Amino acid sequence: MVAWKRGRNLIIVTNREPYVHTYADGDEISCSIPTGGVTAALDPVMQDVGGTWIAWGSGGADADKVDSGDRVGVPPLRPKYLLRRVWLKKSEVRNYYYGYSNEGLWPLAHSLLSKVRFEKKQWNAYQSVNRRFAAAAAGESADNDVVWVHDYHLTLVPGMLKKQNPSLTVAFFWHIPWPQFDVFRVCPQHKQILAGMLAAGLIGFHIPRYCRNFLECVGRTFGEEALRSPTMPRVESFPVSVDFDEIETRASGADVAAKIAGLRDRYNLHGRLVACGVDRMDYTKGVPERLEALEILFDRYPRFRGRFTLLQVCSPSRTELSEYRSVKKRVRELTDRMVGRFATEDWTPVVVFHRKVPFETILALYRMADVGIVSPIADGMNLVAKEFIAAQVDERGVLALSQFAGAAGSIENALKFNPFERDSFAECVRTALEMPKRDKKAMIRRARRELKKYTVFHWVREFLDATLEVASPAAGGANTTH
Ligand code: GDG
Repeated sequence: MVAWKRGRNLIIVTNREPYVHTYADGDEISCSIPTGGVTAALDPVMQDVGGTWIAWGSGGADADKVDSGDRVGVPPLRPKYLLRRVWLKKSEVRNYYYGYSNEGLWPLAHSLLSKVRFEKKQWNAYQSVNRRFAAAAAGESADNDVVWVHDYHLTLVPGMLKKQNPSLTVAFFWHIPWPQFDVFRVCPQHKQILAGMLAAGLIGFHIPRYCRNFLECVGRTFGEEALRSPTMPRVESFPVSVDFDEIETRASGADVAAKIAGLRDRYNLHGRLVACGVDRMDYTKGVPERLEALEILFDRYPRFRGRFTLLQVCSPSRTELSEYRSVKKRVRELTDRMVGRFATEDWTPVVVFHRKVPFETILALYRMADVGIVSPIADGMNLVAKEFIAAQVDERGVLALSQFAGAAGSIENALKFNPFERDSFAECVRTALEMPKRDKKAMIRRARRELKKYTVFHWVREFLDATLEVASPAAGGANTTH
């Protein structure tokens, strides 16, 4: 599946682990696979290539499943590669993960400066956790191995790792937007962050704009000549995607059809129009904006009252942070207001699920929806947009997509809108709801054809191919295996 040079190991480093062990009932240990397209895409690659995956052991039973080297073979039933767990203290989770990463870098990368907070003690924790990940990666790798580091939690790892073993090939992928320099320089440690990343041989972003912003930050921080230095890494865009076939197959399944019937019964949706939304409860995802737009729709076009319902999943995320609690509160207020204003005895304008739901339910929502609404105010890519397209096995739903999702650049066949302008957002949803059946069919069919050409496996393959191109020649030569 992935061309890989023999004689080198592949080591992946992420904050989140691909398998989590927890205590189920009493002493019983169960293993779960966290949701999220990226872990789901990297896992088959690791199963194919072998190697080691380094991640934070966040599960309650994780420590009881590892050997003396903190490693466990995964997948549990037929181990194919090693998961090396890194342990974090409670205070480190607070300061490195919730603090520096999610109160500092996350809102900064999404250019939401009013939410950005940096604290010295968080930076200290960030550095020491990055050091621990780097030490683990150095310990797990041999000369000339390839280490693929992911995301904003681990920007210092490439620099630390190359210092320990210069023969390693280090590649880095940044999953969220990269802001302009005027925004990025708000980070007090922006120089150190850039320097850490620049030690990689390859740096990937989702879209060319993030690459340009990153290069602008490098030029303005270290001088334009830094961009021409022989040590400057290759910087390139690799738009992440989804496992099209898997989603299509699962969405076609009988259990998804049964879920659809169940949802239509439960919320009295037979013969009614449905919109769906699936998001982590994050202020970047534009859920309050979505509810406000729909309120305008119901105000302006009373013909939709009693005829159209939004089913919205808001899965809990980073609930320790006050910004996340307040966006959830805002969503509840707006939902109550809409229900209070418009609901009738047998119909409600909106249902919000404030919990994590099984993926089968998400597929049911995608498949039953006349319109899928994806309205982030900023988003690196947004996998929900692509999952929605892949799940349209009946070719009937239309995607209404914010122009500020990275996905907007690669999905031509969607209705695009600006979520900051609520009334035109509302108009976009109206257009989607009233589009003739055959136009919708033609549009989603084209979107599906496009998406099928570039799946998450293309993404992995292109990134790893580019990584091997920047790698120094290794003992073991250019043999490839498929
Ligand atoms: C970051 C970037 C970029 C959501 N709720 C439930 C659930 N989900 C799944 C969705 C989808 C995933 O979570 C969310 O993916 P996104 O891409 O929308 O968003 P982030 O988590 O913010 O990811 C983003 C991504 O990295 C990859 O590079 O696209 O821009 O922000 O797969 O289906 N899954 C289940 N239950 C839920 O309640 N099972």
